[in-house]
Amino acid sequence: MPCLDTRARQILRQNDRGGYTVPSDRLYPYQWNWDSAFAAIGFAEFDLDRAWTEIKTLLSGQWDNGMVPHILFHQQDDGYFPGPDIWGCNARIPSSGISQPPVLTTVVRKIWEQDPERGAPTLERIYPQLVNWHRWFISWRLDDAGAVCITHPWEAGRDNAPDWDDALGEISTDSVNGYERRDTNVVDAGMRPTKFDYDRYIWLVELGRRHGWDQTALIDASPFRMADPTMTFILLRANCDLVAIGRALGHDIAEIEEWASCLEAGANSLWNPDLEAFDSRNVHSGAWSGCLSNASFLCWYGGIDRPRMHEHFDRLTKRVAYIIPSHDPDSSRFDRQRYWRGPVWPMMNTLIAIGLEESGYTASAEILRRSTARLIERSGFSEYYDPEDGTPAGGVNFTWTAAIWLSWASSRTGREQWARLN
Ligand code: 9WN
Repeated sequence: MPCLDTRARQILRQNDRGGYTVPSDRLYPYQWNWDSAFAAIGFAEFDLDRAWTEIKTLLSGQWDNGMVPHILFHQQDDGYFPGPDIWGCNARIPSSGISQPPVLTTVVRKIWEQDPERGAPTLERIYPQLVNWHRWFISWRLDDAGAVCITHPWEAGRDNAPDWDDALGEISTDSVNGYERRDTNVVDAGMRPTKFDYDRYIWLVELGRRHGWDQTALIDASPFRMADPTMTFILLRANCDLVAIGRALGHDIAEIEEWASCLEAGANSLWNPDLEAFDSRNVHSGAWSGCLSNASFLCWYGGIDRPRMHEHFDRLTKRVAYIIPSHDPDSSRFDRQRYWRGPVWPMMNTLIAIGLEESGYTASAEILRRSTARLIERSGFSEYYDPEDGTPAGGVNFTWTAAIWLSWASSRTGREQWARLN
């Protein structure tokens, strides 16, 4: 597919703002955390130095406590709300006050293995930063079972997933002042979170700002703390890659290995026996969300296998034209075009397929790759897609969709490169 390859490279170049890539020109005009990890994977297909630059720019925004923020506001842009003033973070680079799933560590390993000699000096330099970021998760985001929690829906990267509905419903937002959303100027409101959800996102940001983003204070003050399969499986996987990097560099990795066993227990604790799937859990109430989502299928990426998850996979394959929907189409909360409540997200598919491939489920991984490729061939480089008919939805000319096309969706070769990691 030479044309799509060319277009994908163009999108990465056009979304490049000099050292970092925006996810989509008007909709998201800043640097996002896990988006940059995917951007780096895309750049690595044709410009390895640029890939390393993306990674270094993201890590340049790391807080002193180890957190790598979910957004870095390198310059002011009124096209996005909430901007740096609303977050009110006192950081070297203006940023949000929460993090995002650490796909970056795994990407660092993949890119380094593409050309170990060339990457070695950067790897040495950033390794302690990655360790500090993981230590921050372990210090501030674990529940008693060892599952990784989110403190804001944006932290999981699955903003309006039905997983958070009950917990968000407990929040009263009377104190939130009027604000003007900008996302619905760019994207159809029916494809974005509702006002009900947005009020609660802003309420949680204001809570964090009032507490100076002090994690000790926020653990007590915040009503929202959800053990999340996205964060848990991705950190578990990232931790294995951190062990591999640390070992290759000759560092003492005992501490990181200890985190791994704790995270593995945490991941297994997310199995909801009633749903017979990996699920999210409200840390305050202990209640399950009752949601089979695309994050449930990240289990293999985290190195965990359950036969029942293959049955869900097969069911969804028969149920919708394009897999994997972000929420179960057999659930009453499924909404085929609204953001994380139904649409297919190609970069989630990439992670799920890598996990399947590495666990030896090559046929399922290939089904998923082909489904993703068909979507991109049919509907272009969109943010997400309707699983019933492949209609493109959300932002256009999307960085991570272009990146995963180049690195994985377009060919078996890409898939095999990822698989060589283990
Ligand atoms: C808030 C940039 C980000 C992704 C998230 C996705 C969406 C932001 C928003 O866009 O979230 O972080 O304003 O909707 O949900 O996963 O990183 O692409």
